[in-house]
Amino acid sequence: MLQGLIFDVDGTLADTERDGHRPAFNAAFREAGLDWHWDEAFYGELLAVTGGKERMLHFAARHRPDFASLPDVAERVATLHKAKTRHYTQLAASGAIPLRPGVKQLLAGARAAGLRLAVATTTTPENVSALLVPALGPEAMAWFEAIGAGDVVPAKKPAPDIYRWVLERLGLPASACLAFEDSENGLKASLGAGLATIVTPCDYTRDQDFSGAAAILDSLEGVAMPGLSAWLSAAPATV
Ligand code: XBP
Ligand code: MG
Repeated sequence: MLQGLIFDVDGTLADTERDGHRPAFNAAFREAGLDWHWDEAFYGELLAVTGGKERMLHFAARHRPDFASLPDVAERVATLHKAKTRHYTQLAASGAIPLRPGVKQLLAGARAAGLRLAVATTTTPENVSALLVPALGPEAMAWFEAIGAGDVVPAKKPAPDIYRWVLERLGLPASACLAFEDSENGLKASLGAGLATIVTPCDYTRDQDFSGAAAILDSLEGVAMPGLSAWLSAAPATV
């Protein structure tokens, strides 16, 4: 029986990457006096690497080897990431990044139906509240019993760790939950944790491989409670 819904954040609850995270990275680079600038298309390629710190290290290793070979490169990237997160949270907290269609209604309907809600995301924890509070109100964070975010697990998506971390905190089996994702990396993570998954691709992920998804939808608009359980029965064989 369906008991819990577990939501990815970036790309799923809101389309945050192109006009949210990307300009935040570029603002941090400018502030640090770096000649790094990630344009829309290039950022789409970099999204293959989840995690902002990992993404910057991946970029430096391939395009700024002098920076990548600095003895304190990890500290420098951590400092850049703190600046980037400051820029992103300011942007998100201003309400500049709306939720995707149908998300607010689905969350409200799930709560009214007594389903338990959680978040499983690669992004930094403060980015979650900065995005959700302006959109859902000051109580928004209390709607989610577990918020698995960022470095709380050693291996980020496509590893299943973050979803396993959330299931453990919910105390629910994967067979009683549905996951919501937007990307191939995210789907691999949720399937790896044995979760039936609904995918709502966004512009950056539209052409990715969503094999194994219980459903691939344009958006969550019109996705109502009673129908969700039908997708649970499409769950993958538990791993
Ligand atoms: C998307 C990510 C994150 C964001 C940037 O996470 O991979 O790294 O792009 O956020 P998800 P940070 O789709 O799992 O929500 O810079 O805080 O990592
Ligand atoms: Mg995502």
